[in-house]
Amino acid sequence: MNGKETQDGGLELVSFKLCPFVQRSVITLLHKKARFRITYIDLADPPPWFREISPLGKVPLLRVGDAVIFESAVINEYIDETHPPPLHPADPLRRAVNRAWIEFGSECLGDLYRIVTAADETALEKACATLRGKLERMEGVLGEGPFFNGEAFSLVDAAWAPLLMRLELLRPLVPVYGPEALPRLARWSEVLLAAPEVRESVVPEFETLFREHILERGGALAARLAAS
Ligand SMILES: N[C@@H](CCC(=O)N[C@@H](CS)C(=O)NCC(=O)O)C(=O)O
Repeated sequence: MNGKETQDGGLELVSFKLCPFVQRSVITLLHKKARFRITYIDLADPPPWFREISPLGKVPLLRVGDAVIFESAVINEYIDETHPPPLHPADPLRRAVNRAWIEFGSECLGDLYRIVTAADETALEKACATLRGKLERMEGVLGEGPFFNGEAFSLVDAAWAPLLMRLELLRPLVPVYGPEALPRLARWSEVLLAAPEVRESVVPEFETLFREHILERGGALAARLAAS
């Protein structure tokens, strides 16, 4: 093992400070207490080396030696498999169900993007209604908690925490769901947002950057933020 591997475990996560998909992997790495290095890039002006190694031009990337892994769900499974004990259930059916809800969470992040970028109030309300419908679905499959699978933290929890964090930040501007209507989701959100690996998974200036990002989009949400 060389000196670099000793310090960072041979893992480099290529990141963008606001990316919820990156955050999923940071949560998993922190939960596992894995050694890793994080490299931030500006997605608006990515460095040439990033263009060379990122097949889709997207973050996160996980560099493991000379190999490059992309797609947050794939990265998280690699981290999970190489840092026991596993966060995925042992039962193949339950594991597949977990993967399905991780994928569903990615679709919800797409809805969140449409909320942030909605050009006008009509588009904003439509995007909120679409996401609310999906969150109602999730409410229907959540159990007593505290986590998605019950007592044990899982990759589903890591995948959903970034969305739930952003929905809480947006609540004063756009209350996508009410805790009274979706109490299990609200409780899950509370548990996840209090977890150390979730709290520490974003940079200290995250809230400021998130607000700046909304304002830069110049859409209906930016107008609500400016007026608040
Ligand atoms: N399916 C991908 C989505 C990753 C993604 O969309 N990342 C965004 C930042 S949050 C990105 O890199 N966008 C750059 C682009 O699309 O050009 C994953 O789960 O990793």
